Amino acid sequence: MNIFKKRNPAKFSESLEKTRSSLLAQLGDLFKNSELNVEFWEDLEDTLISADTGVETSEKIVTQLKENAKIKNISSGEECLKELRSELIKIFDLNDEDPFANVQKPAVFVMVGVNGAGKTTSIAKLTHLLTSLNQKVILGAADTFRAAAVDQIQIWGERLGVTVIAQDPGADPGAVAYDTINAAKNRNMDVAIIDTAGRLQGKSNLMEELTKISKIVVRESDESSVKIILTIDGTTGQNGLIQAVEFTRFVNPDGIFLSKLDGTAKGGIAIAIADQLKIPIWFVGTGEQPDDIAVFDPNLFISRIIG
Ligand SMILES: Nc1nc2c(ncn2[C@@H]2O[C@H](COP(=O)(O)OP(=O)(O)OP(=O)(O)O)[C@@H](O)[C@H]2O)c(=O)[nH]1
Ligand SMILES: [Mg+2]
Repeated sequence: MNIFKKRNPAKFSESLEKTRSSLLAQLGDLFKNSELNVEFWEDLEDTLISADTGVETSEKIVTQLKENAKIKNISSGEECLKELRSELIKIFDLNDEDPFANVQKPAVFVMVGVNGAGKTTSIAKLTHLLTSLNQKVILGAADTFRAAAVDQIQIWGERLGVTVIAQDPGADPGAVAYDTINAAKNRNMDVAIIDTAGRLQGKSNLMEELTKISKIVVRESDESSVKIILTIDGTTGQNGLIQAVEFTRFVNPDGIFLSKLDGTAKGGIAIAIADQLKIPIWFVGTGEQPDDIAVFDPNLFISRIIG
């Protein structure tokens, strides 16, 4: 599957503009100050934390940089910046190979995440991306929990010209997932994308329901073709990360859709996600329209935010 073909680097760069202007300015000033003293390291850690890189990840990066500086006898800010770049590349090393290269038809994507994270909108974006690559897509309205959710995805389906498999609100989401996959098989679809209800941590019954949905999906398809995609709202900072960890207790997300990157100046959250969750970020949301999607590109990310 060629889903990673349309990378949209321009949109990706644009969505990082807020992060870039705040973080780059601070880092630029910091690294110009060539003396790598106690104050420098503290300022660096604070700057990373203020961009939502998270305390643990920021500490880890700074500790590693200090060590590198000692071993390599680095004394200038400029050289240290190079080290920062290579540490970040290491953190994003998860993104190496194309996870869609070997999927069998129909591929099944299950979108999960907390309330309002951007799941349904991100499904519309993935649909747009896939159909523009001539892939045949079918959607499953397995958010049967929120009253208006079925309508919402059906409206997207109409707008994007794809079929939506749905039952009445309140129906068993597992049954909708089952129907969607079987419709995908019968109609020779390339991809089935299944929407699920937003869940908050602490609602263990809903979380367990998600485990059930994912079991049905795996049972009905070739396991290597199932991709569980966790949507994380990029504007929710460390909170979003804590919620994501909760999800990993019930399902094993294969990749992340980092939504609303356009709405935050704290894009360091991407670094925290990669480091803490060890799940690759596949896509980012760059706005509210179906074409506001880009493939996450670690090298571009790093060069945009640290210069
Ligand atoms: N700016 C911006 N807004 C986004 C993005 N993705 C989603 N949104 C907005 O976020 C809001 C919530 O999006 P939904 O797709 O309904 O979120 P959801 O996770 O499906 O929500 P529930 O089904 O209620 O759990 C909507 O107003 C979207 O337009 C993005 O990448 N950028
Ligand atoms: Mg939704």
